[in-house]
Amino acid sequence: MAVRNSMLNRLLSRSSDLGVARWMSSSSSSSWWKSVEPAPKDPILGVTEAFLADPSPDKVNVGVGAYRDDNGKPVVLDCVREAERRIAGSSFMEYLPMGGSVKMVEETLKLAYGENSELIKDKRIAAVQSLSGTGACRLFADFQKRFHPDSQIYIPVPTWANHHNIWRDAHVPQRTYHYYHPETKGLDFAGLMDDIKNAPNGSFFLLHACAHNPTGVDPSEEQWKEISYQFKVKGHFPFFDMAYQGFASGDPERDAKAIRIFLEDGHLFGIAQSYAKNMGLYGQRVGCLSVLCEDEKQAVAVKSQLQQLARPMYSNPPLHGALIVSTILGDADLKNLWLKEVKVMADRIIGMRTALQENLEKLRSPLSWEHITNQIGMFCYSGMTPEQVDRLTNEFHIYLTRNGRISMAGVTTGNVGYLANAIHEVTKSA
Ligand code: PLA
Repeated sequence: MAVRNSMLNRLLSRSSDLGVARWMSSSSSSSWWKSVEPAPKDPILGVTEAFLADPSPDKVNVGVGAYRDDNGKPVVLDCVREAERRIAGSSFMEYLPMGGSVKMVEETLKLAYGENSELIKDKRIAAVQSLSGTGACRLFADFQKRFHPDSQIYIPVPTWANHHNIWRDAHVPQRTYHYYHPETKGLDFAGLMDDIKNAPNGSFFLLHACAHNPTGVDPSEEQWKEISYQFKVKGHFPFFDMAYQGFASGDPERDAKAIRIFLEDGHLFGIAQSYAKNMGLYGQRVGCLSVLCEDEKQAVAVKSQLQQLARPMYSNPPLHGALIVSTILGDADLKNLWLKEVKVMADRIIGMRTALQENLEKLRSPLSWEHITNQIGMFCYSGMTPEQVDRLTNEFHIYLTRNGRISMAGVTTGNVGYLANAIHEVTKSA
C-alpha cells in the first residue's frame, strides 16, 4: 500500500511538473500582462508630453499649471534659494515621522486656519504632511472610505480632472453639483445652492477654496456665506482643496477667506494644502492634509488613523521639501520675502490676462473676452471647443487641455500676441 501510494505521489507530481512545463512553454514572460491595455493619456500631464515631443520653435505650452517668468522660464523663488542655502549644511537624512515634519505642518495650519487660531492652540486639528495636494486629497478620500464606507463625494462640474481619479481609486462613489454656467462664463450660484439643498443630509462635498481649477470662477464672499449657512442646515461635510492659496489675489491670507467663513460658522471640515504652486515646489511634493475635529482627543485618534493609512502606502513623506517650507515660514524675514514673491507671480498672471484680452480685442474678435479678466487664479477657462483647441495645437503648436483651459502662468509678453492671434484665427468664424 505504502509503495503504491509513493508511486501515485510521484506520478501526480510528474503530471503536475508536465502541466507546469506545458504552461510555461505556452507562455512567454510577457503573457503575465497580456490583458493589459495602454492607459489613456492623462488629460493634463499628457499635454506636457505632447509639447515636449514637438520640435517646432514656435511652440507654446499653456497646458499644465506651472508658473513661468516673463521669459517663459521656470522659477525658483528667492526665499526657496535662501532656505536651500541655510539647510545645505544639514546632514539629517533620517526618516520623518509617519505624519511628516511637525514644524512644517504647524506653519501650514497657520496659513489656512489663521496665524493665531485657537483651534491650533487647542490641538483640535488632526494634520499630517502629505505628498503635495494630490496626496492630501487621496489620503482624505481613503480616510472617508474607511470611516464612512457608504458615503459619496459631491464634486463640482467641472473640476480638476484628477479629482475623479482620486475618489474613484478610493472607491468612493461620485455625485456632481452645478458650478459653472457656460453662458455667463460665471458661477451657477442658483444651481449650486439647489444641489446643496437637494443632496442627502450629511453629504461630503469637495470645494475649491480659491482659484477654482479649471474655471477661474470663485464664489464671492457673500455667496460663500450663503453656502456655509446651507451646509450648516444640511449637516454636510466640506472638504476644501486649496492648491492655489495666494494665486487668486496675490495674498494667501485673503485667499483663505472661504475657509475662515466656514470656521466662523463652526463647521468641522478637511483641507488639502499644497506648496507646489505658491512656493514653486512642484517636484518636492510637499503639502498637508488636515481634519478639524471636535476636541483634542478626537484629533489624536484621527491623526493616528491618517498615519496608519500612510504607513503601507509610502511609510513617511519626503524630507527636503518640508525642510524648505519650515525654514521659510519659521523665519519672519523669509516669510515676508515669500509673501512678496507670491504677489509678484499672481500680479504677472493678472497682467497677462489684461494683455491677452486687449490683444484679442485689437484683432476685432467678434466674441466677448471679458471673462479672461473676470476669472482669477492660474487658469482662463476660455470657452473654446475641443475642436478649436485641436486646431490651436495642430496649426499653431499651442498646447492646452481640450476643455479650453489656458494656463495663464505660461503666457508671457513674448508669446501673448502669437497666442491671441491663433485664438482669433480658430474662433472668429464660430
Ligand atoms: N488640486 C487642484 C485643484 C489642482 O489643480 C492641482 C494641480 C492639485 C490639487 C495637485 O497639485 P499637487 O499635487 O502638485 O500639489 N493641478 C495642476 C497639475 C497644476 C496637475 O494636473 O497635476 C494642473 O495643471 O491642473
